[in-house]
Amino acid sequence: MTKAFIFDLDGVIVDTAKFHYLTWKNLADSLGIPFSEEKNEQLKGVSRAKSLEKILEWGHKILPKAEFESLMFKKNEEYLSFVNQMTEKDILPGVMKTLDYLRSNGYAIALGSASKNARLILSKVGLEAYFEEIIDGNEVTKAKPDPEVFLKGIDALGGTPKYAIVFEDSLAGIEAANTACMTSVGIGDKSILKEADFNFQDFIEIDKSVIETLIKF
Ligand code: B16
Ligand code: MG
Repeated sequence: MTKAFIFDLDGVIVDTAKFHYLTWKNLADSLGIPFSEEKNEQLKGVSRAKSLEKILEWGHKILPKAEFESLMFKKNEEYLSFVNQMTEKDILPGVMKTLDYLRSNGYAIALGSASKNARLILSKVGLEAYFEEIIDGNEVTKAKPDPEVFLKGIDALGGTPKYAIVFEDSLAGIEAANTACMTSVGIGDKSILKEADFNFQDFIEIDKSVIETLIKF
């Protein structure tokens, strides 16, 4: 059976992870809750609502539902002000080369992201056409590390989990891919993503021979 590829979005295809960090930090600061890059690592790949729950938990705060919703809305508005300025220049190095290689060799490609803004981001950077299937935060009920997003992705492509290769930048996403019995490829800091089957700093490192290795794994 032919292998299929599932890409995470934030932190893998585009560097929106830095916008999430900035906007969560602003929100945490406004609530007087200490926030750090280390804490931010635990929010990567996690849904918007779950991220806010975690921040409030760290600050030992409980908010009424209406205030919770209003903070999520505010955070997203600020995040979108960055997203709306994105162009194809925001695609991370090496990503285009990999997508072009996979597409020209006939491999199925899906997106598996926790973000409810995934389609907007893909259209901003002009990549929508590369993905046969897009599974995002609007289509899942269980956030990563639950494997739902990737299982839905491979199902939509008509494949099976053991033939799926997942590119992820988050701890939660690597756990989700491993739980789904897919090949997990960590993009970023190897010391953080140590549970991944393979690790690369970025897509510049992923050349044709690496892709062939992943396919044979
Ligand atoms: P949104 P990914 C995730 O996207 C981000 O890593 C995470 O930081 C964010 O909270 C989540 O999407 C929800 O994003 O607020 O845009 O719905 O990495 O799974 O592509
Ligand atoms: Mg990510």
